Amino acid sequence: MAIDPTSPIPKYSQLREILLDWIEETGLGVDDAIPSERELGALYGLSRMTVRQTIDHLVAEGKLYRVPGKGTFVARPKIEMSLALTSFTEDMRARGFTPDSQDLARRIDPASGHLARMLDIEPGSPIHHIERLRTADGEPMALERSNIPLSLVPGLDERSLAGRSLYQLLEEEYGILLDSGEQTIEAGICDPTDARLLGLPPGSAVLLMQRRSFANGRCVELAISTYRADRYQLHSTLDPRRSGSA
Ligand code: 16G
Repeated sequence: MAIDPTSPIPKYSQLREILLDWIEETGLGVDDAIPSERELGALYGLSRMTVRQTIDHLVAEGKLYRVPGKGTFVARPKIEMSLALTSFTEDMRARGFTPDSQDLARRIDPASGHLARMLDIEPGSPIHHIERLRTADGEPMALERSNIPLSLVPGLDERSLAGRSLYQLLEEEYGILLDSGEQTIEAGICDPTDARLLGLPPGSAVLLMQRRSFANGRCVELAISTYRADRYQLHSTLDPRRSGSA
């Protein structure tokens, strides 16, 4: 494919499509190098600036990555997160990664008005607050901050979560099987502390998730999580359109 100078589509966007097709068609794999900016410019008759613009976009999208002094390479595909009530451990294992977590904080706090409303408990009631850095094959993936009413899981603070699934612990030790949930997801920018923990440059894009999980209609967990936007994308199937709904 060549760049069409008469097209209303900007040249850097045309080059983006060409490069993505080319990566797919030549079967370039993760960590394989793509031609240099100079080579691409010569090949497609484009200025170095236009080529750089395309590469910058593909790097920001997480499709390519640069290594200073070495070149530009094909990035790993993002993890497709489905909207289901799975635990981090189950999800990572199903994808062939080894999940783990690092405790950042464990404490019992009185519920603020907001948390109490979200968890459907009285303000001031004690809640377990659990902050964990979640890793897959040793790589930081997400920060998860869980809030769970103490009355539902007394003694949870004395149980180690190192290398252990919270959902599994709830089920095995408290007989709590989460059976429904709701989740909101929004785009965000990582603050400097979270960026350091996730190994990201400050100001990186993240996915902010708030999940309420229920068992028998009772809210068990309010989790506020920060997922790396360079490693995750959301995937959801769509309900069929009902005829006449327009
Ligand atoms: C998921 C949940 C999180 C829950 C965790 C339990 C989201 C956004 N969050 O990551 O709320 O605490 O699973 O994982 O999906 P675990 O059972 O592996 O500890």
